[in-house]
Amino acid sequence: MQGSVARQGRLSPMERKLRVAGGQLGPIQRADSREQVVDRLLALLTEAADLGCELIVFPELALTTFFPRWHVPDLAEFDHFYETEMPNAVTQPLFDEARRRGIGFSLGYALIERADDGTVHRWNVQTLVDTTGEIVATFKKVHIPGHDTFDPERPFQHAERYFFEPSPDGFGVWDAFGARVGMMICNDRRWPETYREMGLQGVELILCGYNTPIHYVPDPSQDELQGFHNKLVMQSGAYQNGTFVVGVAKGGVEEGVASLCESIIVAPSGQILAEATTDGDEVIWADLRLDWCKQYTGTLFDMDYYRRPEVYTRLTTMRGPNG
Ligand code: ING
Repeated sequence: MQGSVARQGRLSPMERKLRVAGGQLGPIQRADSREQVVDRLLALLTEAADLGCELIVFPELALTTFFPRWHVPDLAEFDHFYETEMPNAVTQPLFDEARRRGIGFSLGYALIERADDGTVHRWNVQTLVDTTGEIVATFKKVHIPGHDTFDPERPFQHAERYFFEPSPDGFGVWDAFGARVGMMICNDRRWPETYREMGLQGVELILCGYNTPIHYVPDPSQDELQGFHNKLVMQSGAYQNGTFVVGVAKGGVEEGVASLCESIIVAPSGQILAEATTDGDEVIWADLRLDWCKQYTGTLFDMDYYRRPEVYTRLTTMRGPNG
């Protein structure tokens, strides 16, 4: 779906502009190889580069099926779903083509780290790569949803708390692509703290990948609201922090589980600049006039002038209403 500049006003030659793409993925089935998936990612990257994009955002866990929909007694049985390093032999072609075409990307995947002392860490991560193919940063998912033990009542599991540790690092913002760029993964997008932590670092563009099953077992009344909630959180997070947000799905029916697509690119005004229209592999894109952010962070949401941290004490001293 074509991006739109009209609502941003005409770009003056002096303004910072960034043409960004979202590389939405349809389902990745358990039998699909990483090589097959990388071929799909390369096709999306090529299409985005041909459109003149400098950056393409790929989804969460973009190299494998969403394996936390199953629970296995021995964690190690699923170690093959994790990458041990990035880049690696399977993903190197993506880094090479990115460098050749001069387009950066962010990629979500599962990462396993074996420390020298024998401890093992399993993270849900997203890596940002610049237009020269160099890694800018790797972000670890902060808010881990779902559950950690097998739940026999569920038609499918959402055992992310079994398979992934929560990040100890929080949210970062990096200078890349001529902008202040931050990252979040899936459930992170539902928590206002996510956006504010980056807003207080001057973020102008937040990159997000997600895998969101339509059916929410704890409250099925939310199923029909998944698309509304997806847009609600990213549009409000963008507006309340004066930042662009790119939210990109891996969706469609994956191993029998229907998952949300509806990837979007959101402006600091909260307006949607581009939106996916399929449940499959699809490139969406938009021209981001980065100084649009200042029209919000320099006025209505001038945080240095209006925020009252001295009375927000509960935000960092309490986990929930029960302390
Ligand atoms: N997935 C979900 C998300 O936050 C979820 C968790 C599933 C929430 C279904 C609501 C409904 O979008 C991930 N991977 O965080």
